[in-house]
Amino acid sequence: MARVREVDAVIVGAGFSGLYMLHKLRGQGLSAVVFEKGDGVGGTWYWNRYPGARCDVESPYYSYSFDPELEQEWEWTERYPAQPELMRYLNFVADRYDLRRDLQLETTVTAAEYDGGTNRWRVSTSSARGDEVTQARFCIMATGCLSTSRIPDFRGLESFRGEVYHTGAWPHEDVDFTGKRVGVVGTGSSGIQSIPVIAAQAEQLTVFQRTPNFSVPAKNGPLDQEFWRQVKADYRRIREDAKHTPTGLPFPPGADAALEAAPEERQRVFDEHWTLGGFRLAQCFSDLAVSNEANETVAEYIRTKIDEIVDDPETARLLKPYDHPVGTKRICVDTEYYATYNRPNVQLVDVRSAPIEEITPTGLRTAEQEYEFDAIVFATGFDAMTGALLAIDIRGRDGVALREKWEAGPRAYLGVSMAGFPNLFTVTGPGSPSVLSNMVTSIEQHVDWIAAHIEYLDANGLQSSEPLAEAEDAWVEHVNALADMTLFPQANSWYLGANVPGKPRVFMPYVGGVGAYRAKCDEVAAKSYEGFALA
Ligand code: FAD
Ligand code: N01
Repeated sequence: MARVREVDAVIVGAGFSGLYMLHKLRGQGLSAVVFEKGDGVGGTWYWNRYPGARCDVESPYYSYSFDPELEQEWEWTERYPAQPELMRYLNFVADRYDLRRDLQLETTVTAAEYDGGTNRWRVSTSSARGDEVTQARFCIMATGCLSTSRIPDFRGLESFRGEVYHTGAWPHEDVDFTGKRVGVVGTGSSGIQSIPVIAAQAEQLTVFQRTPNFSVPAKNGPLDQEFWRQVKADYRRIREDAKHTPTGLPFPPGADAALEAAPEERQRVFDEHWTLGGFRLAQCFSDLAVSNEANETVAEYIRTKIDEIVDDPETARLLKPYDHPVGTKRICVDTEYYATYNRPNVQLVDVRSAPIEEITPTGLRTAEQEYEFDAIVFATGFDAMTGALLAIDIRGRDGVALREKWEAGPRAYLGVSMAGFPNLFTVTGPGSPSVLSNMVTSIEQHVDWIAAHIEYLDANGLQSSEPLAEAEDAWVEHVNALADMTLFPQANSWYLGANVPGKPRVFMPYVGGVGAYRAKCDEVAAKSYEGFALA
């Protein structure tokens, strides 16, 4: 039988989460290995190489804060870094902290099974080296919330003779659309970022939209050097502030209610945020996330902008969302998205009224018409939050499968640990603020908390940690109750699993905010990990 490797911790995934987790555990003297499916580090930024891919959190805040030297050394060039710059950053981090010697790339974790007898996780991997098993005291899933891209099950997909792409699994080689007829399916953040760039290159672009989204201009550009100098001088305070706001960004959302503001004042605030650029428009008043009437004021503001920007009234009509409140699906942040529809080579097709029926050898056919393409780009999103975890055959105490436990939707204590799965942790798992926040802030908080928990176990001679079922139940109930107080459940969003046929409809992230969540996690730790059974 092949040798079974032993480490203190297995970490799955080499994005922002896995890289920092490795650094942190090493610093505590633990041995760890990171398994990563891709052939490089970067996670999201490794896979999402589509034209126009960039983040929508400003560069000074979408970065690690754990080492003040790192934040002084690194130089961002743009207000919102694009995918290549984020990849350079994460590769720099991997080198700077000598992480690569414990990274095993091109290795997929297929199963993780807890052995109650030895109190070890047996982690099975598959790679070109063959199938292997690694045993570990701790197993940390840093597998990402948006890492399982999916193309809907369109009839005839295999028959298409042209090029097929998914934004979330983009090739590493340059893709050149010059002179080509391109179809893009999907108008979420990925579609909205890539459409203007593809339109500028392709001979002809047809966009297939099922649901219009609210989008606001990014107002991207070179990073203002004076602002950057000030951030660097004040970084410690800025980072500290970010830890305690609802969003994980170093500024609080608007404190005033839109419904209490005079119409002129509301207009002034909306204009100010539109000019500033970015998603803060959706957070500029305190009642936008909880009152339909308040939300409608910002929704109407964006619809008016669409009318102003888009020349063709019928296209403008199709682009205006009416089916969900602003922010209940992630608001999109774009560069010239709406204006792209004024180009003569771009056409918008509504596939709500006439759905895509099949992909044909030469293009696709909707209920109304057939289209011919040289390339089809699927910007159709992800099996979010649970997809990557459930793709692994995870089995806890007594062989119980996570797939069984989560049959009716994910359940976890603090979004970090599950009853029945001792010493298994998830970074930004369901039930934590994760995708509703600046993810790097949330990732660091989770990694720090998990590392401190492991340190506590070791310092106290404890072998295992597992949430109590009643603590988990109470947390899940709290997460649901908070979500129900907001407008979030009104949208058919991936937050709810609504984009994957058959997925249980459960609102997955914690809406209470990064600051409140951190306080709760700190309180649990201060009370000797209240809600956990430690042995
Ligand atoms: P990921 O970066 O997703 O990394 C997880 C890794 O785990 C992947 O590399 C994957 O290959 C690996 N993995 C998964 N399963 C297995 C397995 N079974 N075996 C081996 N390896 C496995 N967040 C923001 O806060 N601001 C933004 O502006 C922003 N922009 C985004 C733009 C895009 C296009 C997308 C898709 C997401 C964006 N996000 C943004 C969310 C983003 O996912 C997080 O900010 C962050 O990068 C997540 O890091 P992570 O390490 O937790 O997960
Ligand atoms: O995916 P999505 P995404 N027929 O699920 C459509 C982050 N991100 O990759 O809404 C026709 O949002 C679907 O239509 P509908 C961010 O958190 C951030 O764009 O289901 N259309 C929708 O239009 C984001 O929220 C950035 O009706 C179909 C689209 O495909 C998350 O990642 C950039 C269809 C999918 O949109 C996911 O974004 C990129 C079908 N059968 C991503 N099936 C930043 O800017 C699906 N669609 C930071």
